[in-house]
Amino acid sequence: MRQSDFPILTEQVNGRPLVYLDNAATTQKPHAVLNAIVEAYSKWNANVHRGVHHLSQVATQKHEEARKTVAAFIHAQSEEEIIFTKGTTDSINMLAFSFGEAMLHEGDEIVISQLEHHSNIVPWQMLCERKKAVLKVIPLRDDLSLDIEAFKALLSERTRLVSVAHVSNLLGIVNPIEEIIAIAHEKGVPVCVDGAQSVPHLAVDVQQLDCDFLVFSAHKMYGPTGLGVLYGKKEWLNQLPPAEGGGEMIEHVRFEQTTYNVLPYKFEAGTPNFVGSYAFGKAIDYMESVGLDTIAAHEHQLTLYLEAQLAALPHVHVYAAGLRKAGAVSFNVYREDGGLIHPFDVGVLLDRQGVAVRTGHHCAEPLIDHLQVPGTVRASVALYNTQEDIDTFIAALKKAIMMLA
Ligand code: C6P
Repeated sequence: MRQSDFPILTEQVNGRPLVYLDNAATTQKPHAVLNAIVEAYSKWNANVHRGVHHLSQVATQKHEEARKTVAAFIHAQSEEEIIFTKGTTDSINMLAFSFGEAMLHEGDEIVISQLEHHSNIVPWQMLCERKKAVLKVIPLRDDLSLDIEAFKALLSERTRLVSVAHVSNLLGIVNPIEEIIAIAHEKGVPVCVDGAQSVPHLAVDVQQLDCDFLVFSAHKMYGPTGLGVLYGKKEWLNQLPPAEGGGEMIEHVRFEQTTYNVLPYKFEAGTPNFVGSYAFGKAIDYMESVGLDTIAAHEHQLTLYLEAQLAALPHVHVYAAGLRKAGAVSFNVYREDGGLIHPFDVGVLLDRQGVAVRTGHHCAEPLIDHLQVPGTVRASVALYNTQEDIDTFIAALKKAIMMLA
C-alpha cells in the first residue's frame, strides 16, 4: 500500500532492498510531510503569535490550523484541549509536573502498569519522590494481559491518577482501555492514556473513550520528530498550573506577579515547533486520505500474518501469542538445547540482510525483567508494509537462526 509515497523505502541497506519493520520506534515520512517542511522554511518561515507582518501571520495561521486538524483527528471537543509538546515523553513529564503540583499530596497514589514504557514510569516515580506519594503497579496475568481484578483492588481513596498505555510498545497488546477508564471513573479517578502506540494504528476518539488525558508523538505517525501532543479535557487543563515558564504562556509579566495565558498557550512556553505542527497536520491528512479503518485493517492482517509465520518457526517463542495486537510482535529464538540466542545477534544478522527490527529492552525494563530475558526482538508494521516484507523478514530470520544455532 502506497510504498511509492515514502522515498526512503527505495533505499538499499547492506546491498539489499530495505525492509523496514521498526515502525514502533519511528515511522518513515511520505512526500507530503517532507514537502511541507521544505515549503514552511522556503515560503513562510517566521515566528508565530508575535508579528504583525505577513509571514508571521501565515505561520500562525498554519500552526493553528494544524491544531484544529489534530483536535478533529482525536475527536477533541475543542482545539484548546490540544497542547503541542516535544513528544510523548515531554507530554507525560509536563502532565506529571503540572498535575503533581496541583493535585498530589503526601501519601497520595498514582497507578501505572507493569508493561509501561519508561516514559510512563520515570516521570511518575520522580513526582512520587518529590511529593512523598506512592506509585502502584497493575500486575500482569500469566498470558501477559493486564490483571483487571488486581487493578480494581489497587484503587483506593488515595488514588489520584491512573496512567496506562493503550497499546504496549514491547508486546503490541491492545489493553482494555475503555474498561480501565470506566473502572477508574467509577471511583472518581482521572486517567491518562499513553497513546504513543495506539494513535498511529487505531482510530482513537477521546470523547468516546472518555479519557482525561491522551499523549502521543508525531514521529510515530508519519510526522516529524520533536513534536507531540498532550490532550486534556478542558475542565482538567483549566485547573492545572503551567509546567514551564516564559514566552507564549504568559498574559502579563510583572516582577510582583505574572498572570498566565488562556488554553492551550498556558502550557506552551517558548517558540513552538510550528514547522513540525504544520508537517504533522499534513501527516494526519495523509493518514486520513488512506483511511484510518483501511490502515487498521491492513495492519491487523499483517500483524496476524507476522505472528502466525513466527509461531510456525521451530524454537521461536512469540510473546502474548493470540492476544489482540496493534502493530508490534515480540519474540525470542532458542537453540535446540533450550539456550536463548541473544536478540542483539538476531537483530544484527537481520540488518545484514536489509531488515530493520528493534532488539533489546525497548525502554520497558520492568516488563523485560518480568519476562526474565535480556531482551526481545520486535518487528512492527506500518501502513506501507506488505506481506512480501514479512516473507522477506521470515526468510532472513531463518538464515540468521541457521547461522546462530
Ligand atoms: N517507544 C519504541 O521503540 P517518544 O520517544 O517521547 O516519542 O515516545 C516515548 C514512548 C512512550 N510511550 C510508549 C508506549 C512508547 O512506545 C514510546 C516510544 C519507542 O518502543 C521508542 S523508545
